[in-house]
Amino acid sequence: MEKNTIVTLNQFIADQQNQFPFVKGSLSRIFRDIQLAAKMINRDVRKAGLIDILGNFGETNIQGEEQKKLDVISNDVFKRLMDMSGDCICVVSEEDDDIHWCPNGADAKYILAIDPLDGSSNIDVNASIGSIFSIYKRLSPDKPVDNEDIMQAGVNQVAAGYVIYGTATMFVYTTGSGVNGFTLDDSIMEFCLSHPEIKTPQNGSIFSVNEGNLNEFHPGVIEYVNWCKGNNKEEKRPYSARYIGSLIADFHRNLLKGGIYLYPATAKAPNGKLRLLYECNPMAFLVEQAGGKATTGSQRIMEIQPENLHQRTPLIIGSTEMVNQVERLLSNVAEQ
Ligand code: AHM
Ligand code: MG
Repeated sequence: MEKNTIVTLNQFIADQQNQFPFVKGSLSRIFRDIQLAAKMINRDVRKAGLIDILGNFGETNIQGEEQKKLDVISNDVFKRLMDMSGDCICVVSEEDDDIHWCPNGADAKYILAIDPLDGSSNIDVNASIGSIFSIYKRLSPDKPVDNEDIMQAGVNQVAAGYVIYGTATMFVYTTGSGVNGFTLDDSIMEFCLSHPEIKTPQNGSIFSVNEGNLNEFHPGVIEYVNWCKGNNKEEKRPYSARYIGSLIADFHRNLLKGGIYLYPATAKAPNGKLRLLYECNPMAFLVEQAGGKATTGSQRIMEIQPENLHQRTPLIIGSTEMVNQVERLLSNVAEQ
C-alpha cells in the first residue's frame, strides 16, 4: 500500500471482485451489510453507558448463559439486515436456539454464522469486545437447504472475519486469499485499510489462557503453561501472560504480535467452552490465512465435522511453532 493512499473496505472489496470473481454479487453485498451491522453495533457499544443498554437482558440463551442487552441488540441488527437484503438463506447465531430463516432468502446462496457480540462479560467494564462472522455456500441450488448445508466443516468457509470494538474499531477478514484489517475512521464512518496482508509471526512470547482453570486441564496443557513460565533467555521465556477473557481481543493481539490462545478441555467442560461454528472455525480460517495454526490439540479445527449447531470444541490457536509445541506435549503425555 502506498503511503497516504486511502483504501476503504468498499473499494477494497470492489477491487477484489476483479481479482476473485466469486466475491462478486451477493457475497459482496453480504460484506456491505456486515459492515453496516458493525457500524450500528459500534455506535451502540460506544454510547452504551449513556443510554442504559448496559447490563442483563433478563433471559438466558440456549447455552444457559445470561444474555446482555447488547448481545440481543447486536443479534437483532445482523438478522434484520440479512432479512432485508435476501442475500443469505439463513443466519445461525450463538444467541439463537434455532436457525433463523431469512424471509427473502429462499433462493440465496449463502449461510451466515455469527457470534454477534463476543466477550460480553467485558461490556460492563468497558473492555474490548467483538463480533464474529463466518460464511458458507449452500451445497447445491437444486435441493432445499438442510442440516448438511448448515453444518459444513470449517474448510468449506467462503469468508470469515471479526470486528473488534477496542480503542479503535477494526474489521479484519479473509476470503481465503490472505487477511486484511481495516480501521474505522469515525470522522467519515468508513473502514480504511490499515493492516494489509496480515501475517502472524511463526513464534511468539505471549500466552493467553484462563489460568484459574489450570488444575482442570489435561496434563500436557499444564506442562505447556508451566513451560511458558519457565526460564530460558534464548527462547525469551518466561513468556508474558495476557488474558482479558474476550477471544477477539486476545486473538487480535496475538495475531499481530505472535502468541498463543488456549481454551482447552477441562474436567467440567470436556469439549471446552468455545463454539465451533461461531467462534472457532472463523478464527481458525483467519489464523491459517495469516500463516498460523488452530487445533483441538489433536485435530485441525477446520476439519471437524459439526454435529450440532451449538457444538463446542477445545481451541488452541496462534503462532504455528507455539501450537506445535502444545501438540507435541499432548501427544507425549498420551503415549506415556
Ligand atoms: P461468550 O461468547 O459468552 O462471550 O463467551 C466466549 C468468551 C470468549 O470471548 C473468551 O475468550 C472466553 O469466553 C472467556 O471465558 P472464561 O471467562 O471462562 O475464561
Ligand atoms: Mg462468544
